[in-house]
Amino acid sequence: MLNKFVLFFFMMFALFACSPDVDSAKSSVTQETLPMCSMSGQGFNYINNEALKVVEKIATDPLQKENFTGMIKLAGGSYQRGGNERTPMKPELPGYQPRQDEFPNQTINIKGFWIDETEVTNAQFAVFVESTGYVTTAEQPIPLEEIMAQLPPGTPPPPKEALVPGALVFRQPPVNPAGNYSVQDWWEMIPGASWRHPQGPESSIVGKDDFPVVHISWYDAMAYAKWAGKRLPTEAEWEYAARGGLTQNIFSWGNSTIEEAEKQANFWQGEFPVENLGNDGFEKLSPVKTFPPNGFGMYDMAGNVWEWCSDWYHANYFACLTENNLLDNPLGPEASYDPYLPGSSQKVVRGGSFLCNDSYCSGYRAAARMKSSPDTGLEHTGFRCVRDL
Ligand SMILES: [Ca+2]
Ligand SMILES: [Ca+2]
Repeated sequence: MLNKFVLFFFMMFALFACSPDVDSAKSSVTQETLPMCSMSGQGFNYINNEALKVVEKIATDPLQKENFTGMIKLAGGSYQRGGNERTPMKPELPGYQPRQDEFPNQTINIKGFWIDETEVTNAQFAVFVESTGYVTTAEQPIPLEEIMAQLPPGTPPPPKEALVPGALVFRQPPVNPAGNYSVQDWWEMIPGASWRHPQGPESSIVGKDDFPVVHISWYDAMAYAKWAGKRLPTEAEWEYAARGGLTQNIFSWGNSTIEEAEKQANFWQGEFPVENLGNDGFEKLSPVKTFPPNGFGMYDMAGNVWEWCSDWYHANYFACLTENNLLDNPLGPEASYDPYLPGSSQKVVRGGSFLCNDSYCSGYRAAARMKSSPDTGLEHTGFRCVRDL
């Protein structure tokens, strides 16, 4: 019964593992056909005001606000962000090619800030929930009016069974001889899946205190940040931290072969989505700090879980900044725009996850951009926070 609803949700919410939509080589969308981010209402932003009100009402914890444990202070500076025209190490693999939305490469100036050295863990999130009684998006019934407000007029409403609390869990599909898999083959809406039960009601996070929390919507991440006296990073801050002081390298640790990468980050080895070799030691999540830090001391800036940023996603945002010389501390566009899902409202996620592999998305490249609907919780999506100096 659930499977047919999964497709429905995917059509609405731009769900992805490592999104297939961005293989620009296969697309007829070109830079010229994309609207520029005029910074004035280009695109569409749908925000759940009720969820935002909940965030606003959360009180900042005075002790948390003064707590800098597990944070790293980054001095301000300039860096090169975005894709670079390099010789792909594996030209036969589309996932290694830079993607159109990473261009143009640009010099970004960033003020200094504090940033969590790891993804927010289950233990950290549990303290927040115990302290505030917060209920995550995935633990609540899906409000029909929120769904209908995001769909074209005339779209029939989903059945009630599709609106129960739950989240999208990865499932490895059987091998298909034709090899043509799509998102509904590997994501399943599981009632009862949430941060407490990442694979569904029978699963738990007992013994996984130091694993990254998952099934976190953008609103959930905002709520935690408010309580902790922190905020979500901008996309520009996130990439600055991810690059770890290196310039124009493919990964947060530098440049390397994919075999070397297996020692540096938790991603997917083997043919996605049917063969998970786990050469890096983990088929799913890994505890934070399992892999080496980058040059700034940051962990898992590549892989493990995707991390929410505060910015709306706009495919042409970098071009807009360069054209308008808006390269100091950019905060993101005013409106979301995704040429592959026009009419969607999506926030930026960065860094890739345990589901990214080198042939399919390579979201763990330092320049790779991705996006998701702010009300979506997924088994591979979490976050980390920052704080102003
Ligand atoms: Ca892995
Ligand atoms: Ca990560």
